[in-house]
Amino acid sequence: MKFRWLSASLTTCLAAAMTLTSSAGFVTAKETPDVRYHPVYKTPSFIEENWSSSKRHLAPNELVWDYLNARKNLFRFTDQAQNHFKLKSKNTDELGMTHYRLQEIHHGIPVFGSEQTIHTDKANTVTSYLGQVIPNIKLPAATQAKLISSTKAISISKKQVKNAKQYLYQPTSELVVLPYQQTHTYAYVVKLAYLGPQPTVWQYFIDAKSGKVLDKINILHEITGEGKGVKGDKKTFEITKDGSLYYLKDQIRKISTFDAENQNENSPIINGKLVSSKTTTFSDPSAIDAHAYAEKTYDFYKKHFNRNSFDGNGTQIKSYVHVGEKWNNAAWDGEKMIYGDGDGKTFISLAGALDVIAHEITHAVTQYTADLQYRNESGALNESMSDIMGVMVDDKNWLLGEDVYTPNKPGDALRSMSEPTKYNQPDHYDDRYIGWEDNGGVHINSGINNKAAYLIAAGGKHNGVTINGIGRVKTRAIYYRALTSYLTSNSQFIDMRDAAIQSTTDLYGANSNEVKSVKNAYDSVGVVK
Ligand code: M3S
Ligand code: ZN
Ligand code: CA
Repeated sequence: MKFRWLSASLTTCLAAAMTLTSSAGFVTAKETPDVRYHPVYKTPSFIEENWSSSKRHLAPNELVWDYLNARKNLFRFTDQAQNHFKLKSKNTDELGMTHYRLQEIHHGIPVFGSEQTIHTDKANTVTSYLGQVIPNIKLPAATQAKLISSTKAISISKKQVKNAKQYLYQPTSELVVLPYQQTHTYAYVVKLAYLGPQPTVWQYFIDAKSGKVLDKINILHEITGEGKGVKGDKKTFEITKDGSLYYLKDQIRKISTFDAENQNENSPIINGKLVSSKTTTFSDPSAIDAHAYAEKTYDFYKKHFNRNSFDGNGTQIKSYVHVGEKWNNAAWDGEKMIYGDGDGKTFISLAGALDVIAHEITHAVTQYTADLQYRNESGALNESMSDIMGVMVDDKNWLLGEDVYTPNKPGDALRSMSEPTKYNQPDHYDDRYIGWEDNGGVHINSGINNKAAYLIAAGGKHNGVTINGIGRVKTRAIYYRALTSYLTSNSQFIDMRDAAIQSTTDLYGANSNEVKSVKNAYDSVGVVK
């Protein structure tokens, strides 16, 4: 693109010359700065500057206001810069340069799309300006105009997307001055983000006087990718295009998937490359599954518990695949998920199982809620919560890890919630492990609570006690409530019983059949007062 470079006009030179003797003090300025003008607004889009204030003491940010006032003829305002701009941010980089970001305002309301950046060097000399300024906006103050409310603008926008399911966060609305059809109008910019039926983030522009929909844009640059998972199954997932490449980055759920390129699992810091592809078809099965299954788990928590990510606050979910060499492990390391490739005998790539991924993400949920200490009984409860949610997300059976465990042994699994003893786990409190191994048996004693949860959902007879099953949906609601509202970091099995009964009472009533089932289930596994 070619720019038309102009020297500032004679009036500007005069204005600049006048600032030499202004009350702001002595100002040195390049008398004819190189300016590229906006073709419509005739204000600078770019100025190559060499402007400095010779004031000895500058109050914080005063330089920016002095600069804009010195250049007011270029920007075409006559009063004070503070009436036209708001300072949004200021940041000093590693070169010692400071970058100011401003927003044009009209009677205090932001002018949509009109932002400015001003850059200074170490010596506080303004070196450049970039941005857009719309001069002479003729609109009365918003307080004088009869405008609809922000809530009304949101409800107008929501009516436009009747098929939207599951808003990701509360819709937002901001009053702006909108350049519209060669003039300006007050408008609300409403943001609506939802997952289904298609991930979308709409930006609606609602006329703040009439309530008319002026425009709408889908601001989500997300695309659907495809590829085959560890088991050879075809799937789709959300990706992002940046430049000429596509990345395993789901912007709406905030899920990114990285390749750790076999870095040792014990490295103090595991780095990784965001997985990319030249086309929308991805080729790394482990990365594909880690990404697609993290999305599925995110959707489970959002849909059933309205939980936005593991911390409930929309924090980025990061998965790293190909950790270590033939590593037979998967983990939540406190801030990210890491998955080994397996040695091909005990495990194939651990990212290839939805229940394993839901198990790991639930460790993160636990960290941000009950924060159950990872040893002895509280650790076994931590493990059990991850297994319970693992089989609730991957709701095809009561087995854990069967899709990736011992590929040469069909029907085998890491654990079974219906028959814990099949995989050397106790299904009664009296049989609990009390040694030092496995942090005090966290992956062993989880069988006791797993069995109770299984019996609550599916029902059955255990140690002579009959339990009426209440189904998976009610069971997962009870355990989610117990985890997020009742349990604490040192909770023991007996606390789990009370937390489950209390959660069930809240949800279904003290005298409900659901409470009877929960009590019977815990009686049957020997967790009794
Ligand atoms: O239990 C699961 O994952 C693990 C594996 C496969 C090995 C060691 C620890 C864990 C864990 O508890 O996350 C699903
Ligand atoms: Zn675990
Ligand atoms: Ca399973």
